[in-house]
Amino acid sequence: MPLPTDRIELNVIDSHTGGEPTRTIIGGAPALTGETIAEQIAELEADHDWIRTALTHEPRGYEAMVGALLLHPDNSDAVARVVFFNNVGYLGMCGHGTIGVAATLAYLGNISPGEHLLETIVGDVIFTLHEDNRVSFANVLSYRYRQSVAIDTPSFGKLTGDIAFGGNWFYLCNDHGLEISMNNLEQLRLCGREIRQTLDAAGIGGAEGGIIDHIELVGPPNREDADAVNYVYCPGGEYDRSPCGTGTSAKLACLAAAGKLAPGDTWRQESVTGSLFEGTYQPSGDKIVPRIMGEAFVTAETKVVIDPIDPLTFGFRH
Ligand code: PYC
Repeated sequence: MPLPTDRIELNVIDSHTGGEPTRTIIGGAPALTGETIAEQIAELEADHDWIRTALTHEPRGYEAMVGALLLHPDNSDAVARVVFFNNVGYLGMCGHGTIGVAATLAYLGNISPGEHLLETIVGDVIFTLHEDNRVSFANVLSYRYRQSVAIDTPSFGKLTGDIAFGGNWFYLCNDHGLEISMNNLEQLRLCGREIRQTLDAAGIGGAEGGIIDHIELVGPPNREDADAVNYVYCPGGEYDRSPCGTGTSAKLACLAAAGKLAPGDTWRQESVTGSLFEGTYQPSGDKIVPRIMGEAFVTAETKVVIDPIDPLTFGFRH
């Protein structure tokens, strides 16, 4: 990866959505020559991947950090174009990140309550900033692809789960037998990792070769106002601190396919940290359009200094 030799300063705003961080770059990034968002992501990956590693890896970031690079939109009706990334690469859709970016744009005074359009790699996403600071967005078409897929894991034995798409591919498992709480993170992580490895080893994936890189363990809620609690194991080995926007969409798709939630009814999804998203859906053919609602708060406004004299300036992982 080519690395810059001059000192660079990036202006970033940090936020969290139900505990899950979003670090939004609002200035200082090198200009990209690509026109489409796909070309721009390819360019970031090939020539400027140090932005991702410097912001999400230690010492500035940590394994759960998700970054968002704001770019000029193509469509003049859009408020921004956004590229999401994490500790291991560039993301498709990111629900908590969409809410975090919306809160950041509101903090900057760039948007007021109402509907707004964001350009993303998976298409245009329309979000609503509500008067009470909450943000809702219509996610990409979501669907259950396979039901009750059996696997055999080394430590947790035989498990079953549905495979569903909610902007990322998920394996949703209910029969893991684990308590989903912050007291049980080690077991939850181990279970998530083993399911991921078992699916990969067995060649079990999503439609059209989609890689199932998110594992969602679901259980009875800890909160009285929630319908279920989840632990979402993410591609880089970390867990989502929020209820996961794409994971909640995948859950809605499974509920809809099983006839367990009617269109327009609200599903309250609790995260392992105790935060909450609300989800509803409308059918669209044999798929659904999920609508996810959550809240994000700005935590810092920072100038990130990337100075090549620092041997760890581009970040490190363990
Ligand atoms: O909210 O969709 C989401 C998400 C995916 C990974 C982390 N958060």
